[in-house]
Amino acid sequence: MRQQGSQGTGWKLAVGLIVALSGVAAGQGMKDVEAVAKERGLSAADLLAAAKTYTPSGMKDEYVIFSSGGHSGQVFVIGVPSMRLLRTIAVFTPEPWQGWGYGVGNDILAEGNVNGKPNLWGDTHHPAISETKGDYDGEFLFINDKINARIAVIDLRDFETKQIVKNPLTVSDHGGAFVTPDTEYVIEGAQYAVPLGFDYAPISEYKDKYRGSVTMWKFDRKAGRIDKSQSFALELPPYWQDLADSGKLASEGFFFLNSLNTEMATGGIESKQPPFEAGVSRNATDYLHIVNWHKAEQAFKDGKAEMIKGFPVLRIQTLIDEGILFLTPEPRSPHGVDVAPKGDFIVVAGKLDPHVSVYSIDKIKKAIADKKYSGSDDYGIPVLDFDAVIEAQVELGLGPLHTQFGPDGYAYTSLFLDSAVARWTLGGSYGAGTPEPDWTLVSKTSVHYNVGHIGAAEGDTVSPDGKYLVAFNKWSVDRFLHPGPLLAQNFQLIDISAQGTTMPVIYDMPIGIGEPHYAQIIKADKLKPWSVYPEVGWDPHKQAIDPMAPKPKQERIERKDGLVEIYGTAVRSHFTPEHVTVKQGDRVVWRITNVERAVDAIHGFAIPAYNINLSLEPGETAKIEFVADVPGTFPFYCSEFCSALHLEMMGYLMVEPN
Ligand code: RUQ
Ligand code: CUA
Repeated sequence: MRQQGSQGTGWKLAVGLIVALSGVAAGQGMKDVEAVAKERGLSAADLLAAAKTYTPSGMKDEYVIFSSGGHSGQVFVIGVPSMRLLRTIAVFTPEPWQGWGYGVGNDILAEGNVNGKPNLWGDTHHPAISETKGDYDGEFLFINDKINARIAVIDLRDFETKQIVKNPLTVSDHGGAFVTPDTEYVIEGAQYAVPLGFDYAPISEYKDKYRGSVTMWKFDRKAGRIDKSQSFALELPPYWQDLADSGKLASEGFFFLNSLNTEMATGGIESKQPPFEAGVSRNATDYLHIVNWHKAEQAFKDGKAEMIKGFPVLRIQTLIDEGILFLTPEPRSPHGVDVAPKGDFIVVAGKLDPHVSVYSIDKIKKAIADKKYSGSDDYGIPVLDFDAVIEAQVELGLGPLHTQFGPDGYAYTSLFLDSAVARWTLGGSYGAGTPEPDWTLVSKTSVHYNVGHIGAAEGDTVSPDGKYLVAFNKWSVDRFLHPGPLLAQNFQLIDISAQGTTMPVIYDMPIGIGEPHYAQIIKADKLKPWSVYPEVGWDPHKQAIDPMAPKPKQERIERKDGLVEIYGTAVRSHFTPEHVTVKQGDRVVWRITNVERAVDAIHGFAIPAYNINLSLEPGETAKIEFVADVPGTFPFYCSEFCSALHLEMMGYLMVEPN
C-alpha cells in the first residue's frame, strides 16, 4: 500500500540535490546517502520529503499547529514542518507535569463543573486563535469541549488556560470555538438538542420542549477573559446545529451554522421510529443557519432577551421579528461550513453529497432584502430560496467534510470516504489566481485514512499562507507499528506550495493521545510567548505580581489557630524552608516562588501522599492549600531535573499525629 516515488534517475537527482544542499562532510558524501537510502528502501520522493521536513537540532519551525487534543481534553502544540510535539497545553484534564489539577489550576478546572459535578476530561474539537481584522494575532486561543459544552480561554503569553466557562443552557456543543473577526465574541453552537438548561423532559415532547442554541461569549481582551455579564445566547430549533464559521470582510456581521436532523428524529426501538442513523438523514436537505450577529447584539442591548437559567436568551420569535435569523437549504447531513478569505463565499460540505455547495453573501443579503423566501420552517423562520443564494456546486468526491483556503484562489476539502484531500478552484474574484477554470476539481492527494479536518497555514483567515496543509486522519491502519489494538491517529503533512496537481504527502506524525479534530496553523513569528515570567513573584492566573508572593530572605512559617502558612522559595538547588512540621489536622497554606531568572530553570514541587505536584516556571509563584490529615514523614522534592544537585533539592514535611 505504500506509495513509492519513481526510482532511477529521479532518485539519483534527489540524492545529488540533498547532498549539494546539505554540504555533507567529506567522506560522508553522495555515496553514503545513496547507500543509506538503498538500505532503507527510500525513494527519490522520500528523500525530497525528508529534505523538506528534516529539522536539525537548533533549527526552528516556521509554523505552529494548535491542535485539539480530542479526548485528552488538552491542546497540542506542534512545529511545522518538523511535526515535532512542542507542548501539551493542559485544559480540561489534570496534567501532572504542569501541576494542572495537582496544586495549580484546580480552581479553573472547578469552573468547568457541570451542575456542581467535576468533569475531569474534555472532548476538545475546535481551537480558535484570536483574530484582529480576521487575521490570527497570536494573543489568545479558545477551545470547546463537546461533551459538556464548555469553552476554555488560553493566554498565549504563557500557553496556560486562564478560564473555563460552562454553558448554562446546553450540555453538548460542536459549533465552537469560532471567533468574530476582531474577537469581540467567541461563538459556541450547541449540538444535540436538549430542553434549554438541560432539565428533564420526555423525548416525546421533543418538538415543543427541546431546543438548539448558539451562545455569543463576549471576550474582554484586556482582562483576557470571557465576560459572562455581556454574553448572551440565541434559541434555535431542535435541529442538531453542527459546525459554525464567522463571516469576515464581505460577510462581516454574520455567522453561519450548519445543522443536521432537521427531521427532528428522536431515535428508534421502543418508539418504533427509525434509529437516529436513518431518521436523521431522511430529508434531502437540511438548513444552513444565517445569523446577523450585529442585529442580535443590538437586540440583546435593547433588552429583548429573556432570562433562562440566569442567562439572557433571544427567543426564536425575537430572532424572526428582528431579522436576525434566516435558513436556507443545504445538501443533507452537512458537516463543515467555511468562509472564503474575502468573506464573499460560504462553502458547505455535505457528507452524503459529493459536492461542495458555495453560497454567495451578496446573494444572501439581496435575498434577505427582497424577502426571497421559499417558505418557512416549523418554527416560522424564513427559508431563503436556495437558487437565489447559491453561487456554485463543485463535485469533489465522496464524503466532503471541511474546507480550507490557499493564498492563490485554491480551496482544499477533506474527503472522508475517499480518504483524500481535494484541491479545487474558487471562482469570482479569486479566478485569476489559478491557471485552471473556476469552480473545478484540480487534483486529489490520497491520505491514510479517513481524514476529518484539514488545516492549511493560516488557511481560515483573510490572508492564507498556503505552503503547508495537514490532514488530520482518523485511522492509521497500517502506517505504524501496532501498540495493541488501539491505534494512533495520523497527522499527514502535505506540501501545497506548487500550483496544479502536485501535492505530495511529506510527513506522517502519529498521535497516540486522543482523537484530534480541528487545528489551526499560525506563522511562528506571530507568537510572542514569554521565556520567563516578567518578574519574580508572578501569578500566572492573574497575569500580575502577587503581593503575597514569598521573596528570598523573607522565607518563614507562620502559625495561628490550626493554620500554618508557609512562605517558601525554590532556586537551584534548594528549597527554603527545608523542614516544615505541622500538627495533624492543621490547615496548610503553602506559598512558593521560583526565584530563577534563567530560561528553562524550572523547579517542581511534589509532596507525597497529598497528591501535590507543581511546575514552577522562572519567576512563577503558586499557592497550595490542604489539610494535613495524614500523619507521617513526607520527603518533598523538586520533580524537575534542574541541576547537578537536583536530587538534593528536597525537604521534609513532618505531620505530628494528634
Ligand atoms: S468535526 S466530529 Cu470538527 Cu468534523 Cu467534530
Ligand atoms: Cu529544582 Cu530539581
